[in-house]
Amino acid sequence: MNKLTTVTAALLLMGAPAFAQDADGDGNVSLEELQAAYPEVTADAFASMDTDADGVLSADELQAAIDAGMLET
Ligand SMILES: [Ca+2]
Ligand SMILES: [Ca+2]
Repeated sequence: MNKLTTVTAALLLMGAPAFAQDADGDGNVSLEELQAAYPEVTADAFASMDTDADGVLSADELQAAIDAGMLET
């Protein structure tokens, strides 16, 4: 196992959040969490990113919003 693999494994074992916007590390980004990173995001914009309408953004939904240019990165 090389050093980079060791570091990556350590991060996974620590349960690091999958993405920075997920402040509480539950694997989804709520409107509040998204607004902490992107204060300009409105509830309407959030709803349009939440494609399965479960009230939170999954990593895939967040990435899709970024890819669509809906969030400045
Ligand atoms: Ca969260
Ligand atoms: Ca969702």
